[in-house]
Amino acid sequence: MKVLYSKECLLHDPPFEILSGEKVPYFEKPKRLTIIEGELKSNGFGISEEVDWDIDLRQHILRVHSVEYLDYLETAYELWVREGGNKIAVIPETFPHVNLLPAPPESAHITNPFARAGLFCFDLSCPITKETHKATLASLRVTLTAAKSLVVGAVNSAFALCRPPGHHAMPSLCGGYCFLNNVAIAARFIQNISPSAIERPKVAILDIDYHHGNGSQATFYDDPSVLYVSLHGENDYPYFTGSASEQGSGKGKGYNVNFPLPRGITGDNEYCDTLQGAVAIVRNFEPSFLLISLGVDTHIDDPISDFKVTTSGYLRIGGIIASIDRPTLFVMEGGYALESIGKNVCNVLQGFKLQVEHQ
Ligand code: OKP
Ligand code: ZN
Repeated sequence: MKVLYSKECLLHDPPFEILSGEKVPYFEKPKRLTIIEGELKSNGFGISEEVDWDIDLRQHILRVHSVEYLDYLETAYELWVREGGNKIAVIPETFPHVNLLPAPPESAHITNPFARAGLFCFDLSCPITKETHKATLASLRVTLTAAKSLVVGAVNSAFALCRPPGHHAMPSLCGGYCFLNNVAIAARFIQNISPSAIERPKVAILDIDYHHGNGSQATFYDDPSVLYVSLHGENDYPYFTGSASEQGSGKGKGYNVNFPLPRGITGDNEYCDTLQGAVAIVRNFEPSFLLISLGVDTHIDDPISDFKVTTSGYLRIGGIIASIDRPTLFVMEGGYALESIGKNVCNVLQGFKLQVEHQ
């Protein structure tokens, strides 16, 4: 298991977010990563900070995100401050709701930085600070470096220890602490750098974060070459996506699978039973590569989520994932219980390793 990490991921550090109408300290903190790093180190995992500077991020980002959105991420902070916005961060105040407009906005014509803050974002959890984009690019570079080592066959499994996370990020929207969709970009990256002998290798994304990965789902909704399977809290954030009836469209019909699970009562047994079913679907797809959106916000102590998975439950979860038996890239997503986040992530990877050695 190769673990990739970059200190630049710590640069994104907004002081607050608005949660349930309250101004609270930002949950998606840099400390999440340093705690996990420490726990992995004390459990014998080697951690590499050798990111691959040869990867041209822009080219790979643009396979998933629009050029207008990438331009927004690059310039938002500077233009916002220039127009008198608060120096701490860009935070939207108005959204172009579908019912507010006679027609969808032409993003290119909207130049007011305050308007753009709402145009390219769907909630209040993505403040853009001066350093946000630098950290976002580092997070993606960590992910793609790890993906590359899988594709070239240097390793059979890797973990991208990175933040900000990605699975909520849409082609032209940030939201849910996410700016660039690391896993989605990695899927396209893998398909494009794989040796041409295998035409467009099939990639499966298994999303075990507590929240539904609306951005990953949207990116591949009509694409049968990328299977998206998610287990998540039913009717919880991001609220408008994640039902079992969302199964893909056109050629992608059947290649999007959602498992919403009940809030408040889903513990180790219920979770692992459903995960076994999800894994059967992934195996049946026969992907060349497996990407795991690894969130540990399913933990019983998570402050913003509502499942009851225990720290030892993550050992089982890692073992079940290993039974898919494909080259596997874990990419860090959520998890906000700081006291247990290190052990929880470590247990997924150790449960995975133990099962791999066993089979
Ligand atoms: C990001 B990831 C709802 C709070 C919503 C944003 C949560 C983003 C989660 N109670 N705030 O999927 O862990
Ligand atoms: Zn989450």
